[in-house]
Amino acid sequence: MARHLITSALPYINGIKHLGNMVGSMLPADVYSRYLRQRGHDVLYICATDEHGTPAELAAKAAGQSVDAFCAEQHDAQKAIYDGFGLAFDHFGRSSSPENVELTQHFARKLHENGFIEERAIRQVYSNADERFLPDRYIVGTCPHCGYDKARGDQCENCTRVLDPTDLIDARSAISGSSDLEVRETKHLFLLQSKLQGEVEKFIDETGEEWPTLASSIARKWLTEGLHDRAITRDLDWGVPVPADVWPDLAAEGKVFYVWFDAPIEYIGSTKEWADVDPENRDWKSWWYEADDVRYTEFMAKDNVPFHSVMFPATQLGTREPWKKVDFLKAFNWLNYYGGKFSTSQRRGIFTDAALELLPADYWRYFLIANAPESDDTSFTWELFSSSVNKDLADTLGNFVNRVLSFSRKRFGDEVPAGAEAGEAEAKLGEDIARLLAEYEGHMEALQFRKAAASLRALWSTGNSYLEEKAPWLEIKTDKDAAALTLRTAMNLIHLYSVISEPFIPSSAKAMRGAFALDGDTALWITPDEARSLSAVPAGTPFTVPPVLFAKITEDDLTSYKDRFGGEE
Ligand code: B3M
Ligand code: ZN
Repeated sequence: MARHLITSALPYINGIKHLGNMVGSMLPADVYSRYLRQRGHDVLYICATDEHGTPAELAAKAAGQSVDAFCAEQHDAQKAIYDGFGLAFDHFGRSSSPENVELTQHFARKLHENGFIEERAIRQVYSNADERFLPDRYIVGTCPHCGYDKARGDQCENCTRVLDPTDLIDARSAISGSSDLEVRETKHLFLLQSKLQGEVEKFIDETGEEWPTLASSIARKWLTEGLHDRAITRDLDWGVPVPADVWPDLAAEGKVFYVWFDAPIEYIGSTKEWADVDPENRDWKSWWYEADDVRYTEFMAKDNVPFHSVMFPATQLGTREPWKKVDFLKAFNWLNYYGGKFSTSQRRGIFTDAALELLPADYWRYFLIANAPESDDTSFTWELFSSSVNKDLADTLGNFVNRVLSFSRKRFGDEVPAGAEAGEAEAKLGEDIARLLAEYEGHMEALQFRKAAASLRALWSTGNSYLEEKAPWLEIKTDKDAAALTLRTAMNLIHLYSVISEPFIPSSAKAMRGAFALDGDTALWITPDEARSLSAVPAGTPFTVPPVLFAKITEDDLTSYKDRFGGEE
């Protein structure tokens, strides 16, 4: 038994997430956590809402709410959706928590003590109408290179050139539209990452070898370009305040830490929130501090990799304290919607709330993981979704379960039938199952989710082939005992499927397990060796027939989904 710390990138608070966000972080983290728990490991799966930064302030303003009221409401709204998706976090915290404020300030103090933070004066655009400094991307104007009139202060979307706000012609505030802007000098804290370059390189050399190429190549690229010193404070009303004991002037000016400084620290903060609920029995520090026995796995989309592979480790290293650093970083490409981007601002694609209104979580969980954008970007289409639900879930798995249980009940009553001893067909089936299950475990251990889904599908298919071959509906006419053996074996497969499908489709798996009146923790993992004999559910075990597990998506459904969500453009 090992200790596994698992985190998924913290969803930003400013709105409900889409399916692309879900498959790139929280869902695979949940699948992996569930798998490890079933195997008896000590697992702590931590996530939280990422609540600071300008987008949160602006979203609150647009909603006509104070930032804290907005964040509290949005946190609950997101949490309810994640519950609906069956995400079994140990804790889903908030980066605005007192725990995170304290930890973030602690990190800053330590970095300062060790000479990694410096105060520097910079020149920044101030909007008189908005009475605030404007982050670069909240200044818009005409691009001096291509003439595009909605270029942002950090970059022109049209010609992709990187800009400085002062490059813009006719610059104005993206918040109020006012062009009453001036450049003012202001002081900020800088994290001297350049001093930590060597140590971060060493860390990546030692740890990154094992990561998927997607993650390690992004980390390497950033290191090759060199770590730059970065401003880690902002002029905002909402955020973790700069501690006044160390920087009284900046604190008096109301400076707060930059959202990307406090967000990764919230992985620790959220763990502390978890422990603070039950301090007698929960020890947050044992997971994070001098925690050499813990294996720490992070899940995220590729755009978040630089912050997690390089910048957060730099922050941790600079404290000169023994904080737990990432052991394995699992990164994902993009899930597209018909080849184009899912877009929160344009509401393009499928959002997690709408998905749950449409169909049960397990349909989405299975589809998303089976098509996870691991080695490349992948595209969501309704056709692909409905064919994978209909073929894999409804035909291959659901139909097998209902067919076997209803037929057995009709012919043999409410108990698993006794009958002939296992023969050659069962021995071969056992071998196939053991081999595929070993393959499945291998892919799960390697966090190769698409491959794991393929092995799981193959395991489900094996049951159908066995049933077709033995044809108990024919056996029953000539040899009742033989039919009983076939059905008993098939019921053992159902039980096995319920255990091994749990990480992907937890509520359907539970319904399948619930069909059998067995004692003890029936979700405990079954190893290939144990699976081979297919005898966990003995003759005489009472069972019930669960309602149809997966309804098929019809042509009419498909048309209505495409009308509602938009299909190809
Ligand atoms: N909230 C970015 C995002 O939502 C950010 C992740 C933080 S992880 C510490 O993509
Ligand atoms: Zn341009």
